[in-house]
Amino acid sequence: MSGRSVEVVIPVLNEAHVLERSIATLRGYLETELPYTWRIVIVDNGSTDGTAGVARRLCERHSDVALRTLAERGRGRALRHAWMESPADAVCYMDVDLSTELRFLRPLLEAILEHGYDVATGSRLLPDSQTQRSPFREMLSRTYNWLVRNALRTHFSDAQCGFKAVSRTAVQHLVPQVKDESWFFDTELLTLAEKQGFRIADIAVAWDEDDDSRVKILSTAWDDIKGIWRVRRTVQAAQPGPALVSTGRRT
Ligand SMILES: Nc1nc2c(ncn2[C@@H]2O[C@H](COP(=O)(O)OP(=O)(O)O)[C@@H](O)[C@H]2O)c(=O)[nH]1
Ligand SMILES: [Mg+2]
Repeated sequence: MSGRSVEVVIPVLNEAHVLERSIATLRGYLETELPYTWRIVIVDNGSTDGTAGVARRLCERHSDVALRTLAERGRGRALRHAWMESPADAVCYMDVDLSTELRFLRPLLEAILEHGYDVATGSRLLPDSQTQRSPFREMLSRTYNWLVRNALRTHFSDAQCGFKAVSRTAVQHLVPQVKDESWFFDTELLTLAEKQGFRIADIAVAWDEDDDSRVKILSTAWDDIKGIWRVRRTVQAAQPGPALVSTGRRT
């Protein structure tokens, strides 16, 4: 053990059917592969399918699993609360469906804890990424990220991958500035990080999409567009200061 600590946040909305299996898989990985002290925090806000009950049982069984519940929905809100409250040196999150292969978690965290990055973000859109998903979601993702790059003049390749890590210092500085409480949270965080000169590691991952989705595509796309214009206005005066390292060339 290196003495450094990590908090792995799992945001969940109506995930009673996969939570136990995913936490078992994740704990297995963390126990064998991670040279840091770790804790899992499940954040539930708004589930109506018994997710909190499953999470409570997991907490009783494992002292390294905790549950945080919030009244209002929103994945951004879940991450904001868990990350801001965390005393760990690095925080991260991943989707409960484990769409990103877990072997990428160690490099994600090493980017922060060993290599001096402030933010590390999984990418499904780099040449080395191995991405399995429907042609429709692939098209939406490419269009969205093209729009983000052009409207916000940013350099990270994939804003929305549910696999990110952030240093505690960067969390304390950036998260209070992020206004979105839902899906746009990630894009806003990365954009503010890049514009304020934080170092972002853009890491190619293997992603195998799970079709079971909480995303309402039309309303989310509209929220994203509104979010881009809002953030564009707030960063327009900011100096560009990208310090981005990719594991490959952007497509
Ligand atoms: N805490 C919390 N988690 C959420 C909320 N909405 C979605 N999630 C979680 O966010 C993760 C990604 O959701 P998912 O539906 O798989 O998104 P997709 O892979 O982009 O289709 C999953 O772990 C969801 O349970 C929410 O309102 N609150
Ligand atoms: Mg998913």
